[in-house]
Amino acid sequence: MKLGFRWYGADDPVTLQKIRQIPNMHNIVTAVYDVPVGEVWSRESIRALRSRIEENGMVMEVIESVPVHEDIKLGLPTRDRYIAAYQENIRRLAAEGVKCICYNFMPVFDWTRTQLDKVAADGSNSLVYYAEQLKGMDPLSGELSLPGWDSSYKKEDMRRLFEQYSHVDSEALFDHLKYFLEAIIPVAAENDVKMAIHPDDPPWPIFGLPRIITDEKNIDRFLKLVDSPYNGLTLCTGSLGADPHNDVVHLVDKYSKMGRIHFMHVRNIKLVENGFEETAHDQNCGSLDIIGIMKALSDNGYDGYIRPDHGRMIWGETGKPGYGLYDRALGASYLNGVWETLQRMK
Ligand code: DNO
Repeated sequence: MKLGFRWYGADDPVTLQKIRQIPNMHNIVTAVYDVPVGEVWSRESIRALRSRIEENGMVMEVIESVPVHEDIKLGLPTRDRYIAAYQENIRRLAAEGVKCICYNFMPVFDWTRTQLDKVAADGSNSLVYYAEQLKGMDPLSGELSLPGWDSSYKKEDMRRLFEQYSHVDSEALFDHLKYFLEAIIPVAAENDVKMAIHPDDPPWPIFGLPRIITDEKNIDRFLKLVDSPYNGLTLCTGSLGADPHNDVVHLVDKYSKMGRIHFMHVRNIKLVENGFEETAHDQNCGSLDIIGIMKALSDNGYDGYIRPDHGRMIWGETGKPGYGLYDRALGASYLNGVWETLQRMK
């Protein structure tokens, strides 16, 4: 496995100097953040990111994310212009050494939580999702926001988007995804860049918007839309694991055996009656079988990318919810320990 850490660029309070001190940390997972969704990233910005990372002794082989413009997900006639821009981004990133691109195909909202700072018994706090809290959230208010969400939408944009999506069900969304993949996977293959779709988080429709990368049946269908090793997955354990019907160890085993996992997001969650709570990465802190997941990767000789995922806020740290330094660093060390032990026992 190739261990990485997400970094939000020059404004991230979690600096590269700090990240590089995490044992075995080698790969920075990042993106160009100051370009509107759907536009081409400048070669200079990509090169500047790369240089900064390499000056700090690490590499930039994974981009998370190159976001997909809503017109592509909606299947609008304007999508071809955004797809051409996406293809160009793949070429430009490949020219700077990028090997894997993470993206998602969730309408309007990326990952969704209902509270960002739920305090646990030990005084740490973390992100949670409770169904009853979701009922109280109004997506049309234009006021909901999470790190990673496109924050450029105004209230009027939201109304328009929801109106447009009222004509798009999950079948249509699958069709639009196929159209997109047919256009970008050949470019990814030519440039030797592995495309890695992120599952929907949580893996069920929210606010009446369809979500399709949710379970084994739909992931099988997704992989067949364009049956190429360049069309693969970011397998996010916490996203898929939020639905207790998903057997995450089985999914990791199956798709890593097929060579279709290019990037792993590993984190633990505790399933509760109406949703889930994010916990420390360790096996005994949540409901997921993290050791089983790492063992499935190890048994299948996984040599793709991996990163610890959301961390809690501990030791008084404040910052981007889910993306502080301390707990993610503990997560990285935990994953290292489990992995090294599994290698020794082989
Ligand atoms: C959440 C992240 C997601 C992910 C996107 C990929 O913490 O895993 O925001 O980056 O869904 O496009």
